[in-house]
Amino acid sequence: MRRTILSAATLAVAALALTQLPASADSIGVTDPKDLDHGADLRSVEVEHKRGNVVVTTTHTDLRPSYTTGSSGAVFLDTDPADRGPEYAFVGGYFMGTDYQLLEVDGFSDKAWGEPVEGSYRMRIDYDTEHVRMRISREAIGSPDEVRVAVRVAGTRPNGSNTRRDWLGAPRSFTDWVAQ
Ligand SMILES: [Ca+2]
Ligand SMILES: [Ca+2]
Repeated sequence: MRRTILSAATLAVAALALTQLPASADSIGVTDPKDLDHGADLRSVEVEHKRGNVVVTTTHTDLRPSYTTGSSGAVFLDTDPADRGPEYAFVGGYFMGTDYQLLEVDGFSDKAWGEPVEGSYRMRIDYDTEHVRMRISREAIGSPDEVRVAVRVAGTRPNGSNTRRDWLGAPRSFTDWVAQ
């Protein structure tokens, strides 16, 4: 009887240890300081490279439905290490009634934004948890072996007079690669 109890306890400890392991190779989390006073300050980014999808979840401070935030974001996806810079950008508005799109890009310049990608992708905003979750079918972005992201959030006042940007870390810097 006593042995059985010990065995169960050992199992429980083993299960606990498993859940406390650091993030596995197929996901990564990066934090960013509170440094944007207008719009939805970017605070952290999580990239999960799953079997069928790449899921990017950003966490914000002051993520609100009101258009007065003027908040928007762009997640640049680097899927090809041999070609400098990002190959795709997931761009979207972060306030109520805005839309989103996954575009082919060649580098970071807004002028290099190309055609919308045909394929499955979706963005969802949760104002209660201040999360923006982007799910992108791996197939839609060429089924890459690994992916990394650069994230830029912007807040613009309604009259357009003052746009402020908040990058994840240094401007145009990528996270580490995340393998599938
Ligand atoms: Ca920030
Ligand atoms: Ca690239």
